[in-house]
Amino acid sequence: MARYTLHGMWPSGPTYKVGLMLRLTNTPHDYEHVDLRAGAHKADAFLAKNRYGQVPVLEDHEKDVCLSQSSVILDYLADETGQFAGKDRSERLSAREWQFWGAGPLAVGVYRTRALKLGFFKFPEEVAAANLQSALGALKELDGLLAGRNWLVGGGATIADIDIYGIASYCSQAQIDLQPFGNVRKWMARVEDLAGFKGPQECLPQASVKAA
Ligand SMILES: N[C@@H](CCC(=O)N[C@@H](CS)C(=O)NCC(=O)O)C(=O)O
Repeated sequence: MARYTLHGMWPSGPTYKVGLMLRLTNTPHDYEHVDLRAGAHKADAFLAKNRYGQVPVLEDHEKDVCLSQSSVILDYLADETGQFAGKDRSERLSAREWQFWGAGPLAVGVYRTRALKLGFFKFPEEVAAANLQSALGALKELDGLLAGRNWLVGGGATIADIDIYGIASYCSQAQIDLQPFGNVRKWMARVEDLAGFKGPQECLPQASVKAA
């Protein structure tokens, strides 16, 4: 058994963030597919791992740690792998600020608009419009804050970039045009150039897989 097990579902954006972090840090892990359609995430065995009944969940068998919430999992893996952690406490806290920011209008807007376009959810028209406005407003803010910067925090990639990329990368499935957001597009290309990078469609297996 590998040290880590990631429990998730391949179309899940939050699971993708963790899958991407594991790949970029070249961290061996087992992958457990959670069948959300069959309600596996609300079964007692899964609720014992995550009280919220959601994916992703990361288990660290070596340290007997079991975590939910994608941003917290990235934070944990930054410490355990020593990668994408920021160079000091101040950078780490800035990365955490970005992660909390990402969980707001960006995630709500992009993930919900994507869910609507892919037919996962239905929303009343005015709610769909508000979701799209959330996404566009957050992308505009992100674009402005990226002006003159290569990375969100400091001089290199951190968990902030992985986290926010794991949301922004679903804009294409959400049919949100990134053309007006040139700084966002250039920053996304930088993330895509990182060694080991895989996009949302190719990162996560569609079934459970043991580490090689
Ligand atoms: N804030 C959580 C969100 C996780 C989340 O929304 N997971 C979805 C799949 S993308 C889920 O498990 N949904 C099932 C449910 O909420 O019942 C994170 O970042 O990990």
